[in-house]
Amino acid sequence: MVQISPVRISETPEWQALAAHGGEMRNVHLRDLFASDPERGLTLRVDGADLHLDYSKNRLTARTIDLLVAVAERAGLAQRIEAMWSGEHINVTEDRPVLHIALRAPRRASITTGGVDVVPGVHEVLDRMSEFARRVRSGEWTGHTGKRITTVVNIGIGGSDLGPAMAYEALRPFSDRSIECRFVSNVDGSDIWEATHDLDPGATLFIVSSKTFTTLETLNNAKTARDWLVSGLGDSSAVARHFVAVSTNAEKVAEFGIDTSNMFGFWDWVGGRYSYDSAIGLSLMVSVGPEAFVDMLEGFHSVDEHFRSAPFRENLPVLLGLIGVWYNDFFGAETQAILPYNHYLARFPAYLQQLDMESNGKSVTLSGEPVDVATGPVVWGTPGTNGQHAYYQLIHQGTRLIPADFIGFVTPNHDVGDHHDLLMANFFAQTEALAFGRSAPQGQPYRSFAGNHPTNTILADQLTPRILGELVATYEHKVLTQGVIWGINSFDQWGVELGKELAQRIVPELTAPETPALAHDSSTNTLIARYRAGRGRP
Ligand code: G6Q
Repeated sequence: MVQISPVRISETPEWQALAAHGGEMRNVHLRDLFASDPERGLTLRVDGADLHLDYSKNRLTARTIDLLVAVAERAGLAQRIEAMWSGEHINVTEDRPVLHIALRAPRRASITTGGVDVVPGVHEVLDRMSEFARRVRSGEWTGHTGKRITTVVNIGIGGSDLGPAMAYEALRPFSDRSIECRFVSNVDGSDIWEATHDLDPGATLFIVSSKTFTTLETLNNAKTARDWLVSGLGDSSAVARHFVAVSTNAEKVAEFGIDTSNMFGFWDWVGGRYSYDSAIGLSLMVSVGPEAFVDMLEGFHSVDEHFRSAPFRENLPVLLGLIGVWYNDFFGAETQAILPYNHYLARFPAYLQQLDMESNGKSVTLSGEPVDVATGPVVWGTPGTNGQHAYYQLIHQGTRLIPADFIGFVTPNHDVGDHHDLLMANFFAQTEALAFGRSAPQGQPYRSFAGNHPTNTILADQLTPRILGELVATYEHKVLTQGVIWGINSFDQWGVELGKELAQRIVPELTAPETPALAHDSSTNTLIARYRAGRGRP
């Protein structure tokens, strides 16, 4: 058994050496770093699986990497990686193993927890998903009235929505365009209304995705969808052909009225935000087909292997994590921009926002003490060229330090005219301008670009299912790397639980026919009363 013995990282000589080095590096400009080492663009780069990372346009030297690696070693990163792979309960507050890496393990692999090999169960579900996806795609699975399914609506929220919604967009070039997927997450009735109002119920399949099957938003949307379907088809037995579930909770799925033979399971060792490569990706599999889904899993797995085996200095997710810690803790950076130069990755930053912020937005250590270092940054971004005409201004000329990851591809998904060369010219030009800046013409200080803005460049051949899997696994392991260094649990989400609990308490106060006795603070009481009055309630 590998033991988790978190160290208070700020008290270690390794961290203190890094802090001292941070002081020395604070005023060093990227121009000087490139001038003193013109070859740094050839050395500060690494390949992991099929991804290439150039990290030379960062405010660091080889010595910085040495010091960061020493911190990772001191924090016990290697031991934690092995503890994860050995099925130990590294999610200590929920007393669970963390095994999303098993979701993409090949059939021949063996990953055990509590003496049980979880890989056969993973492949059993994948096989059932593949068979189901094949039947929907071929038209063999029909709706209640015998029609082919032409729209799949995934109902889920958070980890049961963002992953499949992001990946569906990302892999549009690989999708069957005769089946559209829609994603409903918000409890705002407008979401389900917009998703269903123009659909033919006879040709619509709902996938209700909820790990717990107790989430208020999802269950309400699913109930509304069921009413819409039954009233559209005039027969409650239609539910069997139009609803399937993805969940760990068979009892609640049956209670809702979905036949559990149409339920696809997963396990409590998969966190919601780490789950879209499980059955939570069923809508994606219907869209792109089982073969492309498996290619994606192979991409995830190749980065898993790289992360587990490559020395930290040559380990792409580890390096991304360490560079993030460098700015977060020693340069006061509060945010991390994710800037994909690919139209299909429009939702990738929002996906990473949950992955990173829900995992590392923590202020208590694994030993239950308050943290004394800055933890997870604010993660944000949109596709790069659109950003250039919007918020890049602040990155170039504002007063904040905003480390940014630029993600681009050599081969376009659609080679239209000279669009791709133009896109990639912008991609390369921006990181160059951010690093080196430009001096202002005499008397025009507003045209001065100070430069020294750090960026990572991630370059891959083409956005394919495999490469998408590699990108997601890279960021999953980046997040783990940082969580281990900060000594926090990246796998719980008590902040989300709070929201679920509080809303339940206020619902009856909004809907009670008589004036309720409100015992909140004066602000909340007044707002609730005003809302009730507006809705015509006493
Ligand atoms: C993810 C979180 C959270 C979760 C949603 C939906 O890591 O736990 O975003 O995915 O709250 O939960 P259910 O899948 O249980 O409905």
